[in-house]
Amino acid sequence: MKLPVLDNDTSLATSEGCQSSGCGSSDDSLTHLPEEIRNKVANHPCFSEKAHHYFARMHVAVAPACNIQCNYCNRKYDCSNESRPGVVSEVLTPAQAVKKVKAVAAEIPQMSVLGIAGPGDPLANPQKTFETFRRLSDEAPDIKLCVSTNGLNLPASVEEICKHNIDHVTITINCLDPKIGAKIYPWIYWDHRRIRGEEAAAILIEQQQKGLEMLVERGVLVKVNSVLIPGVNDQHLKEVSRVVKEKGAFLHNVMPLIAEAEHGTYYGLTGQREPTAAEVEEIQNSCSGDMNMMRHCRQCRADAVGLLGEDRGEEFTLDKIEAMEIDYPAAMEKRAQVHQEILEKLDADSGAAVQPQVPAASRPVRMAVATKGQGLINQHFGHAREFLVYEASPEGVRFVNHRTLPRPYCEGGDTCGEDAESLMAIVIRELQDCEVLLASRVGFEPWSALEEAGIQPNGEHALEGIEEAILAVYQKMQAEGQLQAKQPSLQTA
Ligand code: CLF
Ligand code: SF4
Repeated sequence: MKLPVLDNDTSLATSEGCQSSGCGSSDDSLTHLPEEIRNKVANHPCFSEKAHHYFARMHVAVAPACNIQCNYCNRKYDCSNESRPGVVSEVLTPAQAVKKVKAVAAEIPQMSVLGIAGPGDPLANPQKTFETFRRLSDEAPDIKLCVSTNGLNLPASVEEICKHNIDHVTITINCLDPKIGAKIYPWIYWDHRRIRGEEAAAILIEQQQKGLEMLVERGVLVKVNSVLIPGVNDQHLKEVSRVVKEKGAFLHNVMPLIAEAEHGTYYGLTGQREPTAAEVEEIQNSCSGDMNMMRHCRQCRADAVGLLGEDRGEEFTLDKIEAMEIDYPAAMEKRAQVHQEILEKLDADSGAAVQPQVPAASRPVRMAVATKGQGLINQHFGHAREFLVYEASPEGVRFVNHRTLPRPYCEGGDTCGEDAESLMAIVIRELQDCEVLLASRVGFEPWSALEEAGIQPNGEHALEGIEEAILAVYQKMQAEGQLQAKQPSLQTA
């Protein structure tokens, strides 16, 4: 669908997707929080790393217009503040969006959160965004509501946000300094005119900070997304983290810039480089002293459906949902039961010991995991589209990040085995800092290739909990004398 484009000084810009948002956290850092806040994040897959193994989110693409231009965005696609650039979502009316949400809620009872994250900026489309939220809070009150914005219209929207019980807001804040901002945002549309350069960046920054303060004052949980742009804001993000934490943001999500030339963005076309995985991790680590960091963001599309990392949107196209009969009261009952079971499991697991019995000087070890969710090692190596990477150390097991493949090693049928060598090379490059790969099964050929690359495949822990399995492997390595020498755990990807 072609949408109007913000190309003159008299109208709002529109896009088919926003590229400035994304979110998540390490749950170990949540235990100190008041119960009320813990309850708010316990079933939010982005605000809680643990929850993302069980609870799903969905987005509805009701907001095509945007009021700023980011250099990492091409308006033909979804807003890169929340989505992977290069993705186009089908724009829905509020009525279509509500029908879709109810259909997904009935079919995927573990879906707990509905977010509006594009394809443009939700708050640059206030009527469509708030009409969708209003109808959902009436018709599907068991679903958590979430919105992601570039922040320009945030102060003016805070009252409306609170009116609709939107508990979670994401603001993309890439900088606090207008000089840096002018390198990221060529213009904004503000007060009926287009403003450029540092003046534009200064207004945007002021609105973002004011919006953050207003939301925190009203008890709304705020996550801040920042796009890491090497040479532009990389050295500045620690300061961003410090300031937004000071103002009460709950979580900071540093996401890598995606700037491929074929997406047609300014950065893509001018050769701005993307950060490496190691650079993203380094910045996340340097910010984490100041606040909770999200490390499990998947830069979802503006119409994403399912667990983070999976996209079940094809099951819920407009023609399919039109044909569905939805008994929402029955769906709500089922959902309440499923959510309760998951929360009880999470609660029980939070008491489980994760401290390995190894000497304090043991070196850390990174392990990759193939999982389809539920916190289990339950995916065949060949079917994995991504691997979760964890680090075991004498302090315990911590989630590091995820590594994505262009496609699974084996999709079955005729394509299985196609490009096997080049895919294996990608797997080995992506997992070069890992010493072990845990999957429910690993085929003979990939097994040999992984072993040869120094990554030990392991299928002995199929259907076990991820952290327990990692702990068991780590302790076995210790028993076999493999953990003595300290060595650097992270290499440049
Ligand atoms: Fe969507 Fe964002 Fe709400 Fe999550 S996504 S609006 S907070 S429900 Fe989550 Fe997706 Fe990352 Fe966003 S993984 S891009 S952080
Ligand atoms: Fe694109 Fe930025 Fe607008 Fe999102 S906020 S749609 S990334 S210009």
